[in-house]
Amino acid sequence: MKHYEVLYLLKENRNDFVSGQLISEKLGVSRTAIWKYIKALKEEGYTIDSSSKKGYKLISSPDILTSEEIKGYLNTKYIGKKIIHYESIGSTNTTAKKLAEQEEENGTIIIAEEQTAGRGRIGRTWSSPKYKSIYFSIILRPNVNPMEVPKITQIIAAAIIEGLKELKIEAKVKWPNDIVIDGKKVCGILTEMSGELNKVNYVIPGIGINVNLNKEDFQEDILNKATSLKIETGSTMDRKVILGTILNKFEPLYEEFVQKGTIESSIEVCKNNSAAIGKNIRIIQNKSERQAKAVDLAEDGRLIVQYENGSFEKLISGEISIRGLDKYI
Ligand code: BTX
Repeated sequence: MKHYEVLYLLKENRNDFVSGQLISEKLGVSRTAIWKYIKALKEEGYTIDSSSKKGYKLISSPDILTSEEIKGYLNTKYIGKKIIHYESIGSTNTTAKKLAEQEEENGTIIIAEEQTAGRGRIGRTWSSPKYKSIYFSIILRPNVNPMEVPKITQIIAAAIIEGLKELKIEAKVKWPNDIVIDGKKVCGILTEMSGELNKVNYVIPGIGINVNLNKEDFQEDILNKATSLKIETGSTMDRKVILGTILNKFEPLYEEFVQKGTIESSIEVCKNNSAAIGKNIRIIQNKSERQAKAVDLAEDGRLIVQYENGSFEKLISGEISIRGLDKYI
């Protein structure tokens, strides 16, 4: 992809013109080829000033989540070192699984501007309109027992909370897999895996974050329980910054898990920013519903609840959902 090499040169010299001669020397390509690469970049949405005397200058980049655009915001070792970007896709999790089956490496990210069949848990759907939000999946290959995999959802949740905090946004974890602001869902996490009895082949956490959606962008049926960062903060946000910040937070938390076998730091974040702990909740599993009080988060990420008769239970995330007594949470 030679046109991206031209792009890097222009980005390195953001405020200046880069002469055709310099590009030609550095990349070993002809002037005509450069012209073609510039044209290709313009077609992708880059605004580039060109002058026959001075050369080329990058004026602005499009709001897209390609590797070329995100790289500058990442300081990770392996998470997001490779980013596979799609304009439109069914579900990033489904594609990530296919690629993981084909040996795609640990840390690779699959990202899409739009999902036509975005998935939630237990056969539910995830509304994924184009360019408004962030939809991505991470291919992970942890050397752990499959029983440990639900912990990864808590690590992702902690990374999102910490990332948003860095951007001055206060959010909470609605156990096990939602991030909420003011009781409304701003982000969902869907963690899937492939493995054998005691071996994990790969884990795919998929994350959908509602970023620049306005109220009218939500379908009627989720309007009362969904929100976006734009609705909550009142301003349009840069998706690249959000994604980069979250991935930078994720890697060390995930490393703690794979290196030391604990998720201590993630649990602390999830506990301190829990939307459920201390509340009376409804526990929904299949068609049955029970009431309890959420009292704590165990060190393995299970939610500890207390029933009216005084007994305690540690909930396993699997197929369970929780709700507040009279509203979403
Ligand atoms: P969930 O099953 O907890 O939530 C799904 C439910 O949330 C839906 O039934 C609907 O009521 C509501 N909902 C649907 N879309 C939205 C939305 N955009 N904002 C707020 N609420 C919504 C949560 O599942 C896990 C979602 C993961 C989505 C990511 S996106 C990238 C990756 N690829 C993929 O197909 N899924 C994941």
